[in-house]
Amino acid sequence: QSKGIIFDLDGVIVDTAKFHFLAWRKMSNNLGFDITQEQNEDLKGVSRVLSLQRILKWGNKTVSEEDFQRLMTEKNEDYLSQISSMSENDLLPGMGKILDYLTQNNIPFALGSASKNARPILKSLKIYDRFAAIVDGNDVTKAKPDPEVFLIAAEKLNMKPEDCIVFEDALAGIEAANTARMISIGIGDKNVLQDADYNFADSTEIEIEFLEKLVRK
Ligand code: B16
Ligand code: MG
Repeated sequence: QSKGIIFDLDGVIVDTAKFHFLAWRKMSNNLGFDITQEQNEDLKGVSRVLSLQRILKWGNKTVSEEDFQRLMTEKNEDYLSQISSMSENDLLPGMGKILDYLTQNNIPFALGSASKNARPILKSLKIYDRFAAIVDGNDVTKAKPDPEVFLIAAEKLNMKPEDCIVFEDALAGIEAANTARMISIGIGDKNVLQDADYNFADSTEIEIEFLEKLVRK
């Protein structure tokens, strides 16, 4: 018997976080203001709608509902064109090894992502079929830091929340995992992700021995 793993997508499995930032930044510049890397930390793991609301607030802009929808569509088209050439080579360093270990040892894993683009991205990375469950932005009503996305993933894995281990690169995601009473692993800046149970700068730092111990029930 093993525990189950839930992976965030953007910033954990694949480095799409930088493309989200570039697309939002371009949109902001078109509206006459700029956003910083630091502000971008508050967009990670956050849904598309909530991200745009935050950005407009930072830029002191109010837009009509129609323009709001148009800005979201344009940002997404821009983002999709940037990631269109993605392939299995774009798995973040260290991830391939971790996924291989889990697959070979029949340790179930799920996706718990805020992104509505998650399924096509997993398909272009050629890892879609290896997930026991996929929960993404199309399946939830409440965005991280609400634990909904991870709780649904646990249910689909047939695991109790406390038997789930969450890999996250966003503060909102670590908070969601902690609220769900799951084990949280922060991938990225330790100062940002200080509430995680374990911290790694990137996934190459995660030893298989560490995972072996952690997944054991
Ligand atoms: P989309 P994750 C999140 O994915 C991203 O971190 C966040 O920056 C993005 O706004 C959100 O997905 C929505 O993505 O526009 O593709 O629906 O990190 O939870 O996998
Ligand atoms: Mg993320």
